[in-house]
Amino acid sequence: MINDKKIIFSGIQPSGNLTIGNYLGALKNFSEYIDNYKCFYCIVDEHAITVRQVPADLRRRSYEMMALYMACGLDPTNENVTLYVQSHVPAHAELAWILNCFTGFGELSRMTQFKDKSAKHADNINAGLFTYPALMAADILLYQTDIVPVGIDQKQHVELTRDIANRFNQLYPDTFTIPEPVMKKTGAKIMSLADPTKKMSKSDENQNAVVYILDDKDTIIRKFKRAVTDSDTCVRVAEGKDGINNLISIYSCFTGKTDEEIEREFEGRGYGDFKLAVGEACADALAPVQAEFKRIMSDKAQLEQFMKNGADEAAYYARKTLSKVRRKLGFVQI
Ligand code: AQP
Repeated sequence: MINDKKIIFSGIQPSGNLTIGNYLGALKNFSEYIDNYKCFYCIVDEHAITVRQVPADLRRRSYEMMALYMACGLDPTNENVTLYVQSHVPAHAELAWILNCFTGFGELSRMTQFKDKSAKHADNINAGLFTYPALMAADILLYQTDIVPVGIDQKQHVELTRDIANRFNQLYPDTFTIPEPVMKKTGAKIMSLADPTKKMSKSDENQNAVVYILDDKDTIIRKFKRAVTDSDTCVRVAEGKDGINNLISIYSCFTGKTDEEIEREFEGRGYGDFKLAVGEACADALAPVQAEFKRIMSDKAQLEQFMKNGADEAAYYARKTLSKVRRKLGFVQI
């Protein structure tokens, strides 16, 4: 607890421009917690380098993510909100090393993300990609986090974090709070528009597969028009209609309508009308975020100041947990 409030931690990698998957599965939900929780929202740049990054792009995207966090309603001057960049708080990397020593090879080998990413980057299956979950466990456990809002794809990593924390607590009682993952019913897994059996990912090379938060209205509508669907014409949720199911869940997230309401709205109308409506709903919902993003990006000095303040505050809490861990392990404190 911090100031009598439970603690939330979540992060997003600056490994590509943020997508509506990142938005609906994570970012959009972050602001719901700020009145009742102490929230740490991190730009996890150390995770991003498990895959090769172009330095200038990584730097630009880290600033942009900070601005997007703010544009999505996370006000860094609110005492319940701490926004910062992971590499600015060295305790993350320090605790990750320690937790590596409490994480099994077999456990890491079972992680779906490791299997997917090593298949995708066969030329660079590095140790960081393999031990990614130990760094993620460090991110979460450093703040004595109660709740971790994530999309479905990250649930397995939060479960491993719980196992690592329980194992550590058994050996060294009362060290870590055991965190819970929380996911929304809709939006927890937005699929690719080009291949709706695959998750929408910011690092996808096919630009038509992905809608970015900062895409303009015409681009958004064009991408939805091209979205892969099926040979049926009826807008309804059904097994085997992956493309339409995905579009219905995107439309539902942006409009708040239920599946039944959506099916009724598009009864007797073709996929063309529906795709246009999804594109418009998405573009309209993102327009205020984009305007706010532009305003925030125009004052880089201010943005950097917010980053620095966030890192100072995060480092304060992170150091407290790290010294406790070091003491319990038997490291000499001087
Ligand atoms: N398609 C998605 N639907 C719902 N939620 C999603 N998230 C990611 N994609 C979707 C959620 O966004 C948060 C941040 O994810 P991340 O950047 O830490 O890593 P990721 O899950 O690997 O996201 P990407 O977009 O797929 O990145 P790349 O392409 O770099 O691997 C998490 O809460 C995640 O669940």
